[in-house]
Amino acid sequence: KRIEAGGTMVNHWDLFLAPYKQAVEELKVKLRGIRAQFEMIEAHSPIEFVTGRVKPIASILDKAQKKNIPLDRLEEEMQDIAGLRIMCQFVDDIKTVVELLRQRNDFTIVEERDYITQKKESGYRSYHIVIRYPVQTIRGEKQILAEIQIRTLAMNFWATIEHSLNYKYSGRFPEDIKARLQRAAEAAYRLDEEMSKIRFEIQEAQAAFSRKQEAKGEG
Ligand code: 0O2
Repeated sequence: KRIEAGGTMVNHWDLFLAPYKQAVEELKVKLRGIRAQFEMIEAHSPIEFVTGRVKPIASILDKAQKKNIPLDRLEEEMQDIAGLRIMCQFVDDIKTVVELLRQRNDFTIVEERDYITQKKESGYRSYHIVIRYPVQTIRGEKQILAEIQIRTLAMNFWATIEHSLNYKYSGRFPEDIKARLQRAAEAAYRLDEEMSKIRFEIQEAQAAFSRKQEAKGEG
């Protein structure tokens, strides 16, 4: 549907999603800035990398139908139209990132969901923070909701694979696939545990490697 905005006909979805797109772009820069600051002082960064996306229209419509959200209530009730993902090397880094996000004053935290101490039935683990983020527009400030998912590389690997299988099977996994995904979730959990135990050694090796690269002028 096209609607009138400032004398021009604009696609309704383009207009609705514009502040979400802006928020995702801004938040990617801001969150990547955290990593850059740790690198600057040559300290271990609790953030490995950051991704962001605006939920595709088809997924918004799907989720609205599944969760019975009327389309005129999307702004208030769909928390992940703007989505950011922060990947960490170690489980302990997640706590550090959460603390850093709690201290910021460029957004407010609306809700936190800890699927790490309390994993989902599927085996999914991740820490979710829902924020209210002010976007500056030519018509003044617009507050939008965004979801930040914080997870380790192992949690991300599992979630990415499970998500694509979920899409393939529309959530109705054959029993053998379901069992394998459960075992894979346990393996990812054990991998995180093992990495945490040798964290100190890994970090020392990484620091030595970047010192060497720097000396070679490749840093
Ligand atoms: P997409 O495609 O990732 O954008 P609900 O959707 O009811 O489970 P709710 O209330 O929306 O939950 O919030 P929740 O559970 O905090 O966050 C939902 C998002 O978390 C999902 O978004 C996924 O990104 C991720 N997620 C939650 N559970 C799982 C899971 O079992 N497996 C995987 N791979 N990801 C999960 P969407 O909307 O599903 O879509």
